[in-house]
Amino acid sequence: RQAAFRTDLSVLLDQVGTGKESLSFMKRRIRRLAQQWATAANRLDAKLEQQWRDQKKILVHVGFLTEESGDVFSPKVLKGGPLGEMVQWADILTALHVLGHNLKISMSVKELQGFLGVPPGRGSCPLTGPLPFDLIYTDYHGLQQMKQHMGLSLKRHKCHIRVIDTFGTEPAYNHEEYATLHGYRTNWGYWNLNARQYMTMFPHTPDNSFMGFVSEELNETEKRSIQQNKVNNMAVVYGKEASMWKLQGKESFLQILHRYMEVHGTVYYETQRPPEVPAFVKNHGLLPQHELQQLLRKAKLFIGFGFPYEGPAPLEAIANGCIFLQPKFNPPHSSLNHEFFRGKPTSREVFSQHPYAEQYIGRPHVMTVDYNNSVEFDSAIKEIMRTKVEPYLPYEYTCEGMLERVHAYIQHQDFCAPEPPFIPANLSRKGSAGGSRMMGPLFVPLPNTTALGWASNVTAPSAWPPLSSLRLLVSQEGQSCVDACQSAGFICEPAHFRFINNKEALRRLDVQCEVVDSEINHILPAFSVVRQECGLQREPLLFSCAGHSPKYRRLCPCRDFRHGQVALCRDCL
Ligand code: U2F
Repeated sequence: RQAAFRTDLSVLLDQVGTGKESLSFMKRRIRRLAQQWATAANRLDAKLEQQWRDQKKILVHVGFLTEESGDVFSPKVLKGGPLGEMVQWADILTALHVLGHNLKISMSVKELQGFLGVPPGRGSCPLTGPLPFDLIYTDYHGLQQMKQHMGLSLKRHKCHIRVIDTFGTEPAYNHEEYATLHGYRTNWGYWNLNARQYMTMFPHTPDNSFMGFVSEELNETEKRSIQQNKVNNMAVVYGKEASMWKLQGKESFLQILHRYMEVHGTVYYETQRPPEVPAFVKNHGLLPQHELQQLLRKAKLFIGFGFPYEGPAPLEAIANGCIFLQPKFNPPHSSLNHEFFRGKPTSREVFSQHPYAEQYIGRPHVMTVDYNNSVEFDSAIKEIMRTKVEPYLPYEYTCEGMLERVHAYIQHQDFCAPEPPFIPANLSRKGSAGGSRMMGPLFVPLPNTTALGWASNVTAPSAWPPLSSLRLLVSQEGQSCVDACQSAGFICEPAHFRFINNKEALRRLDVQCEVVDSEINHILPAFSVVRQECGLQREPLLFSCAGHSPKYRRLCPCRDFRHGQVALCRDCL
């Protein structure tokens, strides 16, 4: 069946259920953004020009909100606890509903069992028939619950699962045996999924899919009125829980800030001002989302003190015309050195409180400075007070952008179909090997790297992203493909690894190989210049954009991307 866009959200609101603060928060959000979603649906509908969209049967099982997982989030909704996840789930549900899919929502193990048709209790293989869904969106808690209740049948059906995973999971942590043998031990990994089945809150790592969420959008009139009513010396501090205010040395930044600006906070409190919040701060208490937006419309500066990491609030602030000021982390924070990231299945290094804001938005909307340097901090504040900025929201965080992306994933990502073997078209043709001579029309000259448009010589009609988006290049020693592709203006595309994991690619790049081995290691395909050793990947689950190793240069499958929609290549829609 063809899916039809929906603009009425009442059915969805009924499905979400009642009885918990988390659900009320999500429903308030869905209602508040309803008009925005409807407009976006109409726009995307027009843009897709009658393109056929399959209506999918989708189950959304929100594991972290189930009683069975302990649900520590719901009781904290009104007390300054994390809301980012609730924001994202509300938006995922809305996007799936608006796209017109056949949606079931489960927030308890009992509902899960009911929808899946598995008998109550735990069994080794309780689901004998086909899975009654095309897709299941869940999280790590939900995955665990599905394992307990579906037993071995989970294995058969796991290609249908998508795991909403805020900070992401790198391939080395996902592969059970490899992680166990090579020290990538965590509380979460080991599921042996295709890494693109993990969907993140920001485009943290291209190994995973970027799901995202949305932020409030403004029309031109609202933008103008915001700019007219900005209070140049008004700052709002990022941090709704008192503990976020007692990070080291912060008092002194606040003092400096207070010299120039009126400082506002939205810190949760019960009866008295929390001792961590200095007396000169005008604390509004935790605000409902729409009231926070109003406050951000007036403020000039939204300032972070290092925690929370990578949440939605800075995007909302920038969308409401604030400048976001945040600390640089040197050394970077990661699961190797910071408590918050410890045990998370990634070794990604976080160079500032909000790397997305720094890398994808940047100046003038975002300033990332060294907070230990009070001169730098001081001059940043002065610059902010002088600078005029317009409200800004990257397309990928608008409702249309999210709908477009989720639509593309649903229609094109298929982890169930066996990957057809890939044969470079002219592999066997005489005289086809030989470096630059073979570079086709899509050759992209890049400084310090070798690049090659591959697409003219190979065929893989069903590949998504399409092969036309592939750019092959070689990383520096010690550099990951994430960085190599990025420094050339592209993005690493793990789906393309299978096209470049072959001798032909090495030959075309003129790589000198004494030996070509095929091994199980997440930095492969790669080669050592000194030893003239080349390695190809034997385990497709370990294709990793993130991997790097000091003595190895990697073969990197990069691709182009749409401006403001990094998840999609130019020809991806
Ligand atoms: C992130 O979680 P947080 O909930 O701490 O993220 P924030 O950026 O603070 O904001 C989440 C939402 O809270 C709302 C605001 C944001 O949409 O509009 N809000 C509000 O309603 N009232 C207020 O007074 C202040 C904010 C991240 F999302 C999680 O994944 C992480 O676990 C967490 C820790 O890093 O950070």
